Amino acid sequence: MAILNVTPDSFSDGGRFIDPAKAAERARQMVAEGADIIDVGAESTRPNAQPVPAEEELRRLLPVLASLKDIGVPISVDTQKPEVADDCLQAGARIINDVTGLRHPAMAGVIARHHAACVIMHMRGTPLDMQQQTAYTDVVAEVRAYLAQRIELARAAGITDIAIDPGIGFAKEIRHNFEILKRFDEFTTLGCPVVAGPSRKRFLGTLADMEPVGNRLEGTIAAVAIAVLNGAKVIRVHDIAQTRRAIAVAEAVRNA
Ligand code: HH2
Repeated sequence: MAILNVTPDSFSDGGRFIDPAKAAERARQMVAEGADIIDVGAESTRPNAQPVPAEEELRRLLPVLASLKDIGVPISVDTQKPEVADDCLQAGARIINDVTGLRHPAMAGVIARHHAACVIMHMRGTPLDMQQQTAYTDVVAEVRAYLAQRIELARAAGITDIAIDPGIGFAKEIRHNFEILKRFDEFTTLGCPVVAGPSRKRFLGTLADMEPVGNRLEGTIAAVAIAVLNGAKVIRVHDIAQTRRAIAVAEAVRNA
């Protein structure tokens, strides 16, 4: 799952693809490098990111979706707003990637009505306050229980194509992210494909020489390999060709 942020403020690629033509070109390049899904986002969710109104999100997303109609892989939209999801699914998107895990009461119904797929991610609070909500007794068990309950909600609304994501970097202490990677297989027993999104994230920056964000490719790849070995089925990243090669090795080991 290739990340395409059409935002001015995303933590690693903000401002690079805000022009729809540049965004479409980047999407095509990522497909050529082996991306199976393009995940387009128009609202940054990095810690302390400011919320974006629905009209502005749509103003950023719809021209990109229009120019990706023939791209040949499913388009996912990273949004937590049902009105944005509705218009984007109408415009050809097939997946809604909701970092709030279908928190808005209308979201599941919109996805079901379009017969679309969803990614349910775990977080607490909002990007403005999530890093003050990081107390867990057992992070993996608590995130897993939350995801189990959200899968039930999605199914009850009529969504059949569901993936789950423990939300690396969202309302987590640094050490929680490492524990999630180590125990990633525990999420796979929920019966849905599990997504891992470690790409270039801050938890890597605490280790050897991985500050600034441009120094995190190798660390991302190590995290991806561990996630795949531990059962991750979808990997959300910025760097496609390099990640593809790493996934191939991790999959070969997993299947050996
Ligand atoms: N991470 C980010 C955004 N959306 N969705 C899922 N399912 N899983 C993730 O881990 C995830 C996500 C944050 O990363 P990014 O899109 O690179 O940055 P920003 O939120 O600043 O645009």
